[in-house]
Amino acid sequence: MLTIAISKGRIFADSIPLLAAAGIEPAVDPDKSRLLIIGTNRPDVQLLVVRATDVPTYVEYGAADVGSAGKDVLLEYDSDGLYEPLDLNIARCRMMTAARVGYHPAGQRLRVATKYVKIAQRYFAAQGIQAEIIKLYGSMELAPLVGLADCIVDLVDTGNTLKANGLEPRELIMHISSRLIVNKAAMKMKHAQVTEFIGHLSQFVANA
Ligand code: PRT
Ligand code: MG
Repeated sequence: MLTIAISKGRIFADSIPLLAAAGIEPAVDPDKSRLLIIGTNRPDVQLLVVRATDVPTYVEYGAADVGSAGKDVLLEYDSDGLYEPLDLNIARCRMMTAARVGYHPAGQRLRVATKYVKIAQRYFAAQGIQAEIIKLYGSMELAPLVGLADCIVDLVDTGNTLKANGLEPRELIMHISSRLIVNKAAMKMKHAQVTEFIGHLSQFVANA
């Protein structure tokens, strides 16, 4: 059995053509179902529906053999207990700083609100900027509006969310896309099945 960990929403939507390229069709759409273990057209392949931030955990501990996770999630998870053999080039966006339109902080120490604490810490340290990172779990856009932070670090796709909240993108920290991750033991124990799966995906990504 090959077990694939995947999150609902944008990653799943973008993964359907990739799975199809590997001959895999999920039995149900997880966005329309409450099932957490989803069978496929192939008796030897199943999907686990997990939170995006939990995908690396399921794969590292071997509850799933492979998975698809955003580079943002992988950088925050920050473990060398996983293989990351392929950039799937899906769910693309940019990790950016953003602030209130026209706002320029006056203080010595920048206050930064974010869900991406490690990415933010590394970025500001590399820039030689003293930053106090304030961890939030969501709705980061609110923080600069109510004086909790000078700026935020968040994912930006269209920029509509920032704009709707009177914020503007500032610095690009990095481009983000989803990566295929593989459990280290599965790479050995299920070598044929895993390499065949990676092969189909690589071919699809190369031709996309
Ligand atoms: O939603 P849940 O709390 O379960 O988990 P999650 O938010 O981690 O999952 P999900 O499905 O929302 O995101 C999964 C992955 O998609 C992320 O880890 C990213 O790698 C990738 N991705 C791609 C994005 C975006 N684009 C994106 N635009 N993740 C989030 N956003 C959010 C962003 O945080 C901001 O709130 O969309 C908003 C900005 O979008 P625009 O278009 O208004 O700029
Ligand atoms: Mg979300």
